[in-house]
Amino acid sequence: MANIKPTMTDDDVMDFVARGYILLDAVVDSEFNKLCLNTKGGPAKKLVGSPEFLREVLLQPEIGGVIRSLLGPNFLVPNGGHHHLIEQPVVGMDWHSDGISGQGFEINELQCYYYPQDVGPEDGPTMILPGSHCRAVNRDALAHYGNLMGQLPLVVKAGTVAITRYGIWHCVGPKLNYTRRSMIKFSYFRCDKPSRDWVTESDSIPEYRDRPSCPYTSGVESYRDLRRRIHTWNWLCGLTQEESMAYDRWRPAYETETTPLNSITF
Ligand SMILES: O=C(O)CCC(=O)C(=O)O
Ligand SMILES: [Fe+2]
Repeated sequence: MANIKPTMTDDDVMDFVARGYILLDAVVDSEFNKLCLNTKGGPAKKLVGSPEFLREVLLQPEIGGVIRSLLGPNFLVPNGGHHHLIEQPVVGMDWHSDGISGQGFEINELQCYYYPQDVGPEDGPTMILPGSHCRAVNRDALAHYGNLMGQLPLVVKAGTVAITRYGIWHCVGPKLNYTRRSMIKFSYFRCDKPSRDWVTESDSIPEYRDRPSCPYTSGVESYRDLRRRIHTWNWLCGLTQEESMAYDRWRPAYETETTPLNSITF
């Protein structure tokens, strides 16, 4: 089995839990980026499934290190992906999420966007909304949203990879030119139960340290985000739902302690 070393610390993981993405700047070799640019748009099984792509991108140490940190030692490596190629000017794309966002707080899939060329502000950058990955939303409504406070255009250098929590809100921003813009998308999946086996300094699990709330959240949504972050963190650290509830400072254990029905006799 390929031995991929984790690279993230507790703080890195806490950041990812809150933001729902991590950007690795220009981590793919420039010669390999050039090679990927010749691929035609659409399904990219041949390219993503090739041994070269495995070595240069999928298990490249910085990319693999993040995936290994978040998904454990034996994650599922993609054999295929999709090449989102845009050659014409476009107004953009509606905001959407690819997955079933707003449900659960587990991290079982990481979706990656790889850019084999520089993407400038006028090249139709992917836009993401940091922190949106857990928010339940009606997709029909979402598709009508325009510019959102806190949105982040992925204006990037060639070889950059964004690793996102599946479900993050995203779209394509306006493209004002005829330059080819490539984004190759692929996903990794979890096999192992989570167990806080990234880079740690001690065995004791720290409590989740609050991250700033998103600029677009009101008090009540910030509260919900924070509660979800705490549960995601606890889950990633291998705590059971019961243990996580016991840690939850907003719902004291005396309110949530329970007994399974099948252990009760009366
Ligand atoms: O090409 C991009 O930047 C994003 C495309 C996308 O989100 C999609 O096709 O689902
Ligand atoms: Fe999408």
